[in-house]
Amino acid sequence: MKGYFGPASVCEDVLPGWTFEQVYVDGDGVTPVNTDTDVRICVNVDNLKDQSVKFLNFKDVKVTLTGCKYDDAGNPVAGYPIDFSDGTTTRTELTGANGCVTIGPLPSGDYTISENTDRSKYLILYDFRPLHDTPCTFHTPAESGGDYYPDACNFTNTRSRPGRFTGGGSTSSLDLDNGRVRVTQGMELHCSASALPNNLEVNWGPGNRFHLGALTAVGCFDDPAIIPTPPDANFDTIDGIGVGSCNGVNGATIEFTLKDAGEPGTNDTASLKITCADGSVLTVSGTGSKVNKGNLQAHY
Ligand SMILES: [Ca+2]
Ligand SMILES: [Ca+2]
Repeated sequence: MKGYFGPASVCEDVLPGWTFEQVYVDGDGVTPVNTDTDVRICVNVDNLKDQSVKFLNFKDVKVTLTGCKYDDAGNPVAGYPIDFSDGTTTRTELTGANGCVTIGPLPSGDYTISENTDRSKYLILYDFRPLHDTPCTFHTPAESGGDYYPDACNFTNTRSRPGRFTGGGSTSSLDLDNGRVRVTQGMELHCSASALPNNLEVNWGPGNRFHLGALTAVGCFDDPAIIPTPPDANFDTIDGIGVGSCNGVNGATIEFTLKDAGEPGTNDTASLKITCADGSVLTVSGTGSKVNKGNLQAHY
């Protein structure tokens, strides 16, 4: 349109099969002024001089994305959650028997493929560390009519190591938070929920007792920041979740992270969160999780 007739909005409707890429005013890329950019793209011009508005769209671009998960031995991991994001919405899909999951065809766009890290939702995440492997990003090339199959995004993490944790040592219990919380004699937790026995009893005042029924998910890993002396095992950290009872009433849950920093146990830590069926919660974290008496020990 030619003519100096004052400020105006210039819009295009996005047609089926086309995706919007960029709008230019006088050759400069600008941000659309409207928000419903999946149906139309609008910019404002002042029209006090000759101005040009150009819309760049791609037609019939198809993108197929793949994310894969492997353990540290290179074996594929099935049932692992992979997140595919277009910057606005994230779609989580589980890997298949070959360790991979593929989605598409998708329209052109900017995509990120990453590991899901929601351990409250995916118990399998307890088996692997460290999470947050580097995500992959993919941007559709600037041309129409292409089918794009970017390389699979691979995530490889260490699988939980076999072994167990014990507590107590030469003393009869572990004291945490200056004795407010006591883990009584006989603590033994395996690095696999199916490896037995798993015993944990936690006492706190006045007269409260948590008894572990079973582990739901658990994993044992090396924390590079901890260098125990002597190095008893090829891991120093166990974390997991389990179910049990508070004062004999079932329906309690526990989350824990225990760290063995060698001997004596004064640098060991035991973070706990116990939620009883009546809603009461015991939390031991931060400086309170330092072992005041006793010794956590990793064994393999
Ligand atoms: Ca370590
Ligand atoms: Ca220790």
